[in-house]
Amino acid sequence: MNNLPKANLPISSTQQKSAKQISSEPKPASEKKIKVNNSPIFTTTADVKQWIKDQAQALGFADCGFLSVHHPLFAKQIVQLQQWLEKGYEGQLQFMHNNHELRANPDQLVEGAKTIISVRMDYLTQAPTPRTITDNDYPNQGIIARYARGRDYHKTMRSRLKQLALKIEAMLPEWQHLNIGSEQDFIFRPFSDSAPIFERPIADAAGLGWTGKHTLLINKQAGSFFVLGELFISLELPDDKPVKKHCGSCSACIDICPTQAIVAPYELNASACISYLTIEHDGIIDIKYRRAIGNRIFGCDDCQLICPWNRYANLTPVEDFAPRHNLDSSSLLELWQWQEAEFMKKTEGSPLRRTGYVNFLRNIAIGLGNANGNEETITQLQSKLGVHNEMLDVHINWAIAEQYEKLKNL
Ligand code: B12
Ligand code: SF4
Ligand code: SF4
Repeated sequence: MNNLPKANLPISSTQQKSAKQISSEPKPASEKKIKVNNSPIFTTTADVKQWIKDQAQALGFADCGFLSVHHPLFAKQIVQLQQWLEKGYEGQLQFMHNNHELRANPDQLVEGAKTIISVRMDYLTQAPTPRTITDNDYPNQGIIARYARGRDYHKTMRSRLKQLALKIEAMLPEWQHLNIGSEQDFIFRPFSDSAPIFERPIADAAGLGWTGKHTLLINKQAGSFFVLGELFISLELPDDKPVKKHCGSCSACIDICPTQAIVAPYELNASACISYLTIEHDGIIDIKYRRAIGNRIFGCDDCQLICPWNRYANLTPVEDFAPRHNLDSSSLLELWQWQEAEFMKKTEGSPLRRTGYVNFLRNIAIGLGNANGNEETITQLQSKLGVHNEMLDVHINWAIAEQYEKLKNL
């Protein structure tokens, strides 16, 4: 919880009164937007929300929406989460079992918070070919999910959300006539994938898009290649409305998923998802998934790449997402040769750190097993046999066997 000193002095009660009087006088629409001393007039809470939205966009967020911390969706989501856990879809994601009380009551997460500002940030740095998965055309290349090729988005999101909070705080004296709690101490806290929060359902309810059958949020004007974050604030602002769903009869994401992880519309078996297997899962990856994983060595974008709405996906204005160390075009063999020190250096401040060096090698070994048959690949795979641990050796031996099989059939 943050409780920073106010940037501006609070206005006096007489000033508040006159502000209230001004705001209650009906104005012609043309007059409403006139700026006095470069400061916009705030007649309604809608003006405040629009101002916050403009600031969010200036900070690189594509959009934002507003939702009460007491919204009924939280209780409903807890029930769905429990049903999901009962089916064992979480694999090793132990954190999904924890803090259900906080998930159900986000007001307890940040004491004094009244409203959640849900934000989304686009992350594509290159437009993918619509409705096609070209990643498969380069079997010797290591495919890293598009969100993970640059700086870790968690850091970018949280630091920009904090900047947004400070901008809001500086405006509080201008909003005291609106009765939204701006005369009290301002409390805020930024999050992005960093706490037990239903981020996607919040963004859905706050109108940032609809939940697609692949379980990700999609926006009609911007597709789904964006990450989400939240700014909890103590101001009381009215909820935004959800938008209509537009999946219709499409099932392209379900049909394309290499591991059939989308078991039904809106239902993901995380433990079968390549994103889970290559990022979150520690240890041996079940042999039944290895061929399907192909050359995806960190995360997976297939269900998004095939989605027709991503023809409207926007490129990011945020430089942090620019690929580092050629992570958008490196061959599997190049990455296989990274030593641990190089991995640690090159993944500083990057999401790739999460998987750890040996699991990263495990993923590349699977990729090499799926790459084109090549003697050099076998030699390179053999060079790491017996070097790290038995778990890695299992995948190296599998990859070597796959390579021999391909060479035999050449
Ligand atoms: C755990 C997690 C994962 C897991 C599980 C994903 C999942 N869908 O549950 C794994 C590791 C597999 C994963 C993968 C990815 N993730 Co992830 N992940 C999360 C995390 C931390 C929690 C999600 C969660 O609560 N899952 C639990 C289940 C129960 O929730 P659920 O998906 O909402 O599913 C229920 C609802 O869809 C509900 N439902 C809703 N509507 C309807 C309608 C009907 C009719 C029905 C029946 C049900 C239903 O029913 C489902 C089952 O109960 C969030 C961050 C956060 N704190 O929220 C990021 C998050 C969801 N992930 C994100 C991203 C970007 C990804 C990847 C694209 C990364 C990548 N490229 O590899 C993939 C995409 C895989 C996919 N198809 O979802 C983004 C999504 C952004 C977006 N546009 O929506 C988030 C929000 C992180 C962020 N801050 O931006 N992720
Ligand atoms: S991210 Fe990949 S493996 Fe996971 S559901 Fe989407 S297509 Fe399937
Ligand atoms: S591919 Fe089709 S079904 Fe899947 S999320 Fe996109 S529109 Fe919805």
